[in-house]
Amino acid sequence: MSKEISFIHAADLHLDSPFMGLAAAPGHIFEAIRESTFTALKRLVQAAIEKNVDFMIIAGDLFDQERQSLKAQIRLRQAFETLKRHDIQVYLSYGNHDYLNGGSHAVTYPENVHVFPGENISSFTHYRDGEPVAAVYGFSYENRAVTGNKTNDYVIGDEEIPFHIATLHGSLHTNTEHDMYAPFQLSDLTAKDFDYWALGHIHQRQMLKNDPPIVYPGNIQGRSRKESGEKGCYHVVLSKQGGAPHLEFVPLAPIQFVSVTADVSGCKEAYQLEEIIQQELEKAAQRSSRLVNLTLTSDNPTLKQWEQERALEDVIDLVNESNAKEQDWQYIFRSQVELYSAVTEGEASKGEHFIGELSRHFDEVSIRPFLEDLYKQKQARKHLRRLTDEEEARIKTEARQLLLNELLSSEG
Ligand SMILES: [Mn+2]
Repeated sequence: MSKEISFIHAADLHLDSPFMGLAAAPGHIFEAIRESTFTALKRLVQAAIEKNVDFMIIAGDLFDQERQSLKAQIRLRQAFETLKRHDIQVYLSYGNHDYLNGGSHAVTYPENVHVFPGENISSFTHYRDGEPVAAVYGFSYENRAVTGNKTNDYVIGDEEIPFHIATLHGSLHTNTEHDMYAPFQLSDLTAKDFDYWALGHIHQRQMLKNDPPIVYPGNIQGRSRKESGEKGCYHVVLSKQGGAPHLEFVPLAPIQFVSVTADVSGCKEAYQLEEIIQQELEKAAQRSSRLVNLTLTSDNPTLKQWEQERALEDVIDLVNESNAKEQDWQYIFRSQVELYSAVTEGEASKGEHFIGELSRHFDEVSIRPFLEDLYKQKQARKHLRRLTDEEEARIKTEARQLLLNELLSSEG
């Protein structure tokens, strides 16, 4: 009987993600961005070969869109063929982004690839030297959404097989940030006797439990500033000799989304911004290319002015130019400025004086009535959405900071 198995657990490849909104980047950078999901796929295959695994699990969302690009399908087939040459099997399910009845799956995959055929839970037996060593369970999305809890249908089959691994593309029931697909409670999973739960759908890597491991590996390449930091897969070794499961995170993403904040209060002139931004970028630099979401903070309202006069844009262009290297480039793709005042908002609203009054007013009054005329205007209405609470709060915060800064600087 086999005492150990080794496999790669990946999910959410989102191949050929379009990276909308980044087309303004210089040619070679945009090229690298468009290619990034494929580069990550290549590294995924390399990792499986280097670790000499028994098999690979891909827990849904291989493609980014239900209409899959031919490029994505062909690259994936090539990846699978490489794995086949190394005798590595692949067990995969389709998720809410690449459900079976959506796009075409015209490209046929080599016979080392085993696709869960439908929404009923089924299993594949994995053999090593003719011996069954693991059973892998799962289902594929037939349509865009699976809204029911599927966990009751996971039942361990042949108990003679040493390892039982469940794959599930769905969300923990308490998760409100994501679409509720195939929701489950942690207790649903721990009540079963599976040796490993290979989850997919949530792009943020997380271990819901260590033993048995219940794991989201996250996606293999971030697609926006909301998917920041290192991205990759897990190499897993399970043992029947009493050892704890061994999990190693393997980074795969060639490009990382990061957020960088620079305090530029000390800048008297706009040109001085360049050096400070550059310093902050270098502080956080790593050996990977990075897409930077930059926040500039200052107690000096002139920063807002530099932003309006586009001086800030010029500075960012300069910084971007000097960091647009061939390797390990950094590119600021988004920026915002935040003013803070010498007097905190808390202090200001407590005061009895005019500033206190003004500050309290901000807490009590909505800006929406002031916008009504705008929304009533026929032309404007076509193009405007209603503000969300979050947007209103942000506009108010900015306005409050601006006013406080103006008032306090003229007071002194
Ligand atoms: Mn996904």
